[in-house]
Amino acid sequence: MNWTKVLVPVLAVLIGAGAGAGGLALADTHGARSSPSPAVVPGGSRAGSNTQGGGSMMGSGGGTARGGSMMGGGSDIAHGAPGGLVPASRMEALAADARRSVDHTGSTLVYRSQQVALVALGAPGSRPGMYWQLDGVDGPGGPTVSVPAGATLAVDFADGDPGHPHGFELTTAAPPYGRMAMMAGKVAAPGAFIMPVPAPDGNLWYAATIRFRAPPAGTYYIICPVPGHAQQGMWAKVVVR
Ligand SMILES: [Cu+2]
Repeated sequence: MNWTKVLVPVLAVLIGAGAGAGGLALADTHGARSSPSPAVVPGGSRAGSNTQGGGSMMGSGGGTARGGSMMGGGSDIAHGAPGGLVPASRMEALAADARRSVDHTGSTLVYRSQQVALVALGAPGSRPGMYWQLDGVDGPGGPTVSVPAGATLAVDFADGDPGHPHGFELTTAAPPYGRMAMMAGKVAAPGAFIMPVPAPDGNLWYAATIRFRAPPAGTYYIICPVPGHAQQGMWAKVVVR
């Protein structure tokens, strides 16, 4: 996948749309937007590369039929919510459930099931800076996630960071990252990408769910594809074992 051919035009469209609607700004500005305009959300799909039916489950009408076992019946992230706005409390509850369910020692999250259900929150809460909170756990550079080869990953993502857009990518590129970390490697698995979503609208967070098959055994990284964010620490290691 050639980022320069795919991402740049997509970003250009989004930036243009954001300027027009006043709702989405990919630049890392500090909450300069006036009124929220939740209509402009790319839906987690990445043009030309997503073979998983659009990546996001937003607007699917049927809720998120996640394959994970930890929620006991599936979550309803983004169910019926245009633009995928979900109450912050809902996402925080999902993260808390995930933290209780996953085997984590220190800041390593170990999945043994072939059905991996990961809750990935972009810089939520009071801790300053750019970071990932995965399954309710955050650590330096984000926690490490260990999954078995062949697993299917369902990622419930939301941006919990006031004033900052965030997205999700599983990349082949290792840190340290430059400003354009998303250009440094390739998306590690088809569908393992969520286009940046706007910063929270008060207590409503933009959310998306994606599912993808784990790439071959090896080491990968979750990053935020917004320029500068991975560089500032918004990355986490993923080991496929
Ligand atoms: Cu980000």
